[in-house]
Amino acid sequence: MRTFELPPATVEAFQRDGAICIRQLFSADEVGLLELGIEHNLAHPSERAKVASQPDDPGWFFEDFCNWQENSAYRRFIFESRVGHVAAQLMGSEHVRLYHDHLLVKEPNTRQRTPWHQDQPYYNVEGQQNCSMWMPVDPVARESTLEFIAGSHQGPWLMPRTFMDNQAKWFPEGSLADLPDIEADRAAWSILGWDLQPGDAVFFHMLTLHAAGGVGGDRRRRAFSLRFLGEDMRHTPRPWRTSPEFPGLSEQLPAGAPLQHELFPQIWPRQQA
Ligand SMILES: O=C(O)CCC(=O)C(=O)O
Repeated sequence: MRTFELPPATVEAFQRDGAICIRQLFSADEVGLLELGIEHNLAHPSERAKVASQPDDPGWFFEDFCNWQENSAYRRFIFESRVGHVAAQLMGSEHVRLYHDHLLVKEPNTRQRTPWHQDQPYYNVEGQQNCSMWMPVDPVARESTLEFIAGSHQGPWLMPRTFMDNQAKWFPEGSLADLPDIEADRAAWSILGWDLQPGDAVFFHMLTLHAAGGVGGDRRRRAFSLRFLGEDMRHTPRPWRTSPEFPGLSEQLPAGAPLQHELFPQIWPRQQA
């Protein structure tokens, strides 16, 4: 596993804003490896895969989750690149576990926006020491990139809803406040976003509000994301199907336990297999 010391200002920016961009963190070989992994994933989607765009969308928004065990390119990237060391520094955690991988592909002309949301309310984990990495293997223009509301990782938790039809399928209706209408008055918010080249990556907290636009007709937007758990993260079984779901986990790991389970391997410091 490769190492990469972050400047203190980058860690401070992550802790203050809940989102940062690191330019050219990954080599062309690593981007090429992920491209192979993504194409393999697209050709062999798991039963967890879903299409997150409407049937009449001129493009196609495809998502898949939790494929690292089947996908050797994903595994090599996760276990051999600098990503684990970077996540450890951002989370301020000595150890890093992988939570899951997430593929998000928008094909040319995808109209479907990714609506504003936080990730953690869809999950089965609680705690502060966490982060997600999102990196494209294609150039991404400012209008199609992932955007973040600076500071929103301080909370509160807001109502998770389905992306396409706004349904409350996780926390019961009324149990969490709804999101404000950020698009109605974008100037009122501190919105962060970076156009990205292959090799660049953004890192964000699981409570940071984020969203992304559709994509134009001239390019694909294939993005690969990894979610990481630090020391204070705890298992929080839910009475509903989390996204992603970890079937059978609540029978194996009690509520409040650290995520010490083969589904969530420690990636930093790297343990010998
Ligand atoms: O790729 C996108 O459009 C959305 C990404 C996202 O919401 C995430 O990675 O949590």
